[in-house]
Amino acid sequence: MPLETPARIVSELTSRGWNADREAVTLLAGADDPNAALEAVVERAPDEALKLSSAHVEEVLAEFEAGNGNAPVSSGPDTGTNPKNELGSPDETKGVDSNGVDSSGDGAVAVAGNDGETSPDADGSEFGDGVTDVSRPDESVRDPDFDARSLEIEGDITGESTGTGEYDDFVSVFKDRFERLSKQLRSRVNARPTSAVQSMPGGGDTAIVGMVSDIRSTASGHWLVELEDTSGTYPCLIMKDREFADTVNELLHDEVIAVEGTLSDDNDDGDGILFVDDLYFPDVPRTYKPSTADRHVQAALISDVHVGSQEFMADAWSRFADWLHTEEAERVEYLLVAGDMVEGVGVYPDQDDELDIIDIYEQYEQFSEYLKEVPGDMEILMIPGNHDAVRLAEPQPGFDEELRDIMSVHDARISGNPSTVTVEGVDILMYHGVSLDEVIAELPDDKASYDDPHKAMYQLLKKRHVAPQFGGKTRLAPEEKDYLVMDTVPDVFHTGHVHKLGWGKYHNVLAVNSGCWQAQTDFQKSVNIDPDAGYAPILDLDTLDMTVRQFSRD
Ligand code: D5M
Ligand code: FE
Ligand code: ZN
Repeated sequence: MPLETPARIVSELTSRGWNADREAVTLLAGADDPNAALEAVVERAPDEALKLSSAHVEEVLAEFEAGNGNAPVSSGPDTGTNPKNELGSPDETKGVDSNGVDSSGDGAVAVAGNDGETSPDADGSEFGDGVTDVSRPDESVRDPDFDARSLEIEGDITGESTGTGEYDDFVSVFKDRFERLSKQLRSRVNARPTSAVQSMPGGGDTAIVGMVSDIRSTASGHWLVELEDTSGTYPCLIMKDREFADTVNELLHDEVIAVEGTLSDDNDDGDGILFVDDLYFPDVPRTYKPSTADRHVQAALISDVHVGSQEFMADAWSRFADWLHTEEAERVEYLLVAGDMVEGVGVYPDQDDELDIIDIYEQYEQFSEYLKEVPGDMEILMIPGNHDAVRLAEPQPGFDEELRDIMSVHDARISGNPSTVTVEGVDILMYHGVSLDEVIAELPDDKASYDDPHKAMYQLLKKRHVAPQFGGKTRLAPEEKDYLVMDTVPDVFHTGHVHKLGWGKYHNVLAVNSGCWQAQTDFQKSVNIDPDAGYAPILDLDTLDMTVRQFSRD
């Protein structure tokens, strides 16, 4: 391979997935043996390097001159992989794990912007060709330890639905929500039922646990929050100058909170209020200690595949599936899909114009074909989303028999939305995420936004409910019990739906919103939604560290 010109060097480097400084290229071109120099530089470039610099080349050339440059140490990644394809590779190396992602922080591992970070190469290729050429299933390097695996599902509505849609069912689901969430709060406050509070003498202290039934600002700028329990309602006043007054901005209708305070002097007259001194959410304890797996094993957390849409990114998907067959992905033994497997039909107005496959069953057949590309030894779990062919109201049951048959590839497991899946001891709460739209619409930007979807997830963790507010975008199916309450704290919370990538830790719980495999639709363009498409967050189940890999070329 003659490598006499800089152009050749650039093309050789890009074909291996590397980007290089102009100076580095000039140095390589001027080397006595450019070919060997390039080999050595590529071999020795540090995992976390985003670009080959002149310093990398100089180091190698100096060794060549010293006469020991012909035996490059093989410490780098194999040529089938490309470390710079990973999101979040920080410029410096401090705390960088072997995957090139800073995992030393608080878990909000430096993904710092899902767009600019990965700086497309000159040729637009962000994923090295090495990755697309990897071995296919029959030559797979994978050799999993099946005995070490475990995957159990809890909180699955599938087959358990009792709701008839009657008014009584709504009463029971809200009653159940209130009972279970108030239990979480009662250990922290000495609450009385609102009916008992009503007959207390004025001026005394008390606490109330209730569901937020109304939030109003008063003429003087204070907040009046009405709390409802099973015995009635009671108005609670949050003064604007209290340090927690801002917390009112975080409140959603129908969530359950506790307040402590002092009753107004006129309480005996029957129209008293509670002056709030403290406000509590069910929340996750700050000291929560998540469980981890006993061995090094990983899960790919993805969602919103949207097969059937003209915007489905088939190439990115295939690169992802191919990568799963490589040595680097050997430990990725689980694939967890958080809904919107297909684009569906009739989900949004004018959706037909953007459909590639118009028949919903054909969409699932096609999805199933794509699923076949991933290694057959992987454990797969899928829950439905709002584009899937199951009832829209939450909790959504898992796919029916007909669809299960179509998607039976690799014996994928199917569960409802939401579900908690315990993978080798790690509790992962999977929820598609429709309520995130609502949380983002209702709360201030710094608490929840499309750019930081994980922060909206923090709010759900704090409220210990995946869809607190009823009646807006989130449809609730009335059931005997509320499947959407988080009775126990998950170790990992995995959602999708908003098509944005974001993750971080809230009180040690890892919240991950996993992006999508659908490029921007016309609708999304019209409302300025810029999706993060073609990324796969890879979770280390033994440490709960995350690495995000990009398979799209944008
Ligand atoms: O939704 C992907 C994201 O885009 C989610 O935040 C809702 C929003 N979205 C997409 N299409 C529409 C329409 N037509 N109306 C309102 N909101 C929309 P997904 O459900 O995965 O398509
Ligand atoms: Fe979606
Ligand atoms: Zn969705």
